Amino acid sequence: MPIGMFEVINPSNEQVLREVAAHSEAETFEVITRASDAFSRWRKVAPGQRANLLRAFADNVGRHIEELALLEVANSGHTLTNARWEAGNVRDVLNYYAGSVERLTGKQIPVANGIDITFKEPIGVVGIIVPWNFPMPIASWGFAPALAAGCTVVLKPAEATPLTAMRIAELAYEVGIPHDVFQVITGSGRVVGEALVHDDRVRKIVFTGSTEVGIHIQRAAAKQVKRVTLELGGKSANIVFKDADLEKAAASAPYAVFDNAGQDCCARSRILVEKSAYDDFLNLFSDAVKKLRVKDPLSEDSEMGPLISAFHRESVASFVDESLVLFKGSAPTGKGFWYPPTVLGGVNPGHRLFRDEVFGPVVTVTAFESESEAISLANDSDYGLSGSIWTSNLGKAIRVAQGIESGNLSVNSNSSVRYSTPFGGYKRSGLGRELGPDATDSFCEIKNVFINTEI
Ligand code: TAP
Repeated sequence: MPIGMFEVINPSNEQVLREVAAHSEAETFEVITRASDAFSRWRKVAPGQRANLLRAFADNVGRHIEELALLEVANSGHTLTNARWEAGNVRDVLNYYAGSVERLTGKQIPVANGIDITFKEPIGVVGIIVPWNFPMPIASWGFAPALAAGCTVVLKPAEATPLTAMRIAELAYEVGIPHDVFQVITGSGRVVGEALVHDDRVRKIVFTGSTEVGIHIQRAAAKQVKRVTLELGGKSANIVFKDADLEKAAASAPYAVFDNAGQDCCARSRILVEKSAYDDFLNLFSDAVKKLRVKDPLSEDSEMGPLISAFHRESVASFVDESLVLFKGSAPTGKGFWYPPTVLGGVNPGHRLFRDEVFGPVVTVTAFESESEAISLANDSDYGLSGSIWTSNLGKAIRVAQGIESGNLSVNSNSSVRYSTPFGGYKRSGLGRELGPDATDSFCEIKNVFINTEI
């Protein structure tokens, strides 16, 4: 029996959408038992058949993009445009990893007195713990390659945003993915999440969320030498050199940090601008921020919705020192957890605004004098997830990209995520990589077998 129910709230208007079960430790144990039992069957499903099941799952998600998007708008306050992209990303990620099932090849390695071959074997039950900021894509970056590798999955969505994960599981069952192969269990991190982390039968945890909880999970997992992939916080830099196309850099900078109301681990929340271009950039950036359409996320033209909760809005507001505010954008008043895009200047690198992840629509703008100062300011962070470099000098772009300690950089662009390229962080931004051609490998053990041919 669930230990209770929790309310799922629409952050745009504070209305209760639905009540969802808060599952217990004992129920989590049962779910893991079913996943363990199913593992021996799922890993033996012929590769072509497993691939076809994942393709059918992808197609079914594709047929429900609008439904999933509307669910996410209601549950997470994401704009309709973003939510459609997110549901489409789940479809694409499933399709991409469906293609890896029949390519999970080992090696034949030359050795003396025999032959040596390696096998890639699925590691077992995988627990995927998802945050509230991108419920659909982040879940699929774990479950698609895990299922492709032959692992079974127990997925725990965040308490605040469980609805799309629950619906996606139904879409999987409709096309024949067995229930016990892919289970979604709702409940809190302290109960369901902890139970997944501490159960020996769960052989890997894929966690996305705060660095604090990530460290806690890594420590607990170490006791069982359980595998972990961690996608944690970020405090990424958007570096604008004076030789950049300033208009393009400034016009796109709001989307690099205010997309998803800044609740994005890749948010470029520190803009670093070469001193001689600082004033021009700021004027252009100010115009762009004021034009940002912060409104009902259900509107087709909305560009930014609310924050996830009242509690989170308080946390975001606690960072903002009004004396440092350069300018703000607009936000609706009344019901909903709205917060305006906020731009601050004169922020010292020692200030928590420069160092800590705000996870809201708040950005600092800082001037730098030289290429080396830009690199050292960008690296002056415990995090290293993403970042942008705006310049028309290709050599400089490459030098700076090589100098920055970060897993995902873009030049003259702010995009961080493509399902076909690896994603993950340096330093306290995480451990391991998701997405890209090798993600399925991280759900496999390598087994080496030597066969003596001299006997
Ligand atoms: P977390 O507390 O880290 O939650 C992320 C997920 O972990 C949720 O599903 C949560 O469950 C679960 N969880 C919490 N405690 C756990 C535990 N002891 N064992 C196992 N699982 C546990 O993040 P949050 O509260 O959502 O956000 C707090 C801050 O984290 C944000 O302000 C932001 O800085 C950062 N954050 C970063 C990211 C990314 S993508 N890097 C994403 C979200 C948040 P419940 O929430 O259901 O209890």
